[in-house]
Amino acid sequence: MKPGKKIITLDEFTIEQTRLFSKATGGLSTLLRDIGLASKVINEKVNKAGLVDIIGAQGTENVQGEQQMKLDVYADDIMIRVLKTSVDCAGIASEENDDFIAYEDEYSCNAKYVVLFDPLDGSSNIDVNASIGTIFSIYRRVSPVGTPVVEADFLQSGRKLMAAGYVIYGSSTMMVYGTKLGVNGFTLDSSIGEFCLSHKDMQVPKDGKIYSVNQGNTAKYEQGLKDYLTYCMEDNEDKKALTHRYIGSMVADMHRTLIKGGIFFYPADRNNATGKLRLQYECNPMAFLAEMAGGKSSDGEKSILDIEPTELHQRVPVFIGSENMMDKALSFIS
Ligand code: AHM
Ligand code: MG
Repeated sequence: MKPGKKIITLDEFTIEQTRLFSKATGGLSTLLRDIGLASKVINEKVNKAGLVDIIGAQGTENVQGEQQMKLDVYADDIMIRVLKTSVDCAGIASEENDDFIAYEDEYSCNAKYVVLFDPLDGSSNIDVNASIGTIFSIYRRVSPVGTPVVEADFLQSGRKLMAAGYVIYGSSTMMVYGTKLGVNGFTLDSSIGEFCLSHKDMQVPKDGKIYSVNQGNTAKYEQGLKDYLTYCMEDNEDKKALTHRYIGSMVADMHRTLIKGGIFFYPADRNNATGKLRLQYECNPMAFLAEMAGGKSSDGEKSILDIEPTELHQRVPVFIGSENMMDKALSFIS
């Protein structure tokens, strides 16, 4: 930050944005503050993962039949507890829980918003110290205020998102969140314990040089996708061979894609007709951020944001990234 430049905290920024809307009650900024608080607690634990004996499979399986790491469970618990005490959250749904949770106290029943989250995405990277993150989405509930939330509150398409974002626990800890007003990034200054505006009005570059996919799955892809990968790897009349980068942690791969441009995809393959990543916890929030920052998203046919969810843990094929790279990829696969 340049000397003399005013530090803008996450709180100050969201309150300022609220003022732009005469009807806004400030509920969204309260929720972002609460998510920020939960993520600071998670961040502390993530930073200590190598020091304390907390990493490793806990032995339980989540709804998708995957092993949960202890830190996932911890992060899930923190998010659930912090949002339960938030006056603006009526209920949550988490990638780690089979069903949504309705907070049934009087304050929560009167709240307008529900929050969906993946408490610690990319958790297989914990024990190798690679970046991981918390992904979140905020919707306005469709059930009547004053009653407990219902499943339909959580099965809304990405187009209906009020806000979405992620916190990346990386070489520095950052929160990136977007609304229809745009996407902004805040870096955690641990000396003051505040997320400070560091990446104002983020825009996905129209073009990029990086493709990001688990290329080890190529043999299982359909022919159009194989052809696209060949296109990526070769010099052509319009470009040099692209660079391949894949961390295997969606938050980290998407963070790079948002900043540097590129394309991230997790397609369907022979064994997984709907791909691997979850619509409501991973694909929608990331697609929303990319689209609000000028990028594109698709499931191969339409924008991720136009998919009407039918179940909480639904998986979809996903392509997200720079506009021109997306157009090129879709020309191979559609
Ligand atoms: P998780 O929610 O169990 O952590 O799995 C999601 C992660 C994403 O972060 C990442 O993009 C993907 O799984 C990597 O999968 P793969 O190892 O099959 O490439
Ligand atoms: Mg995940």
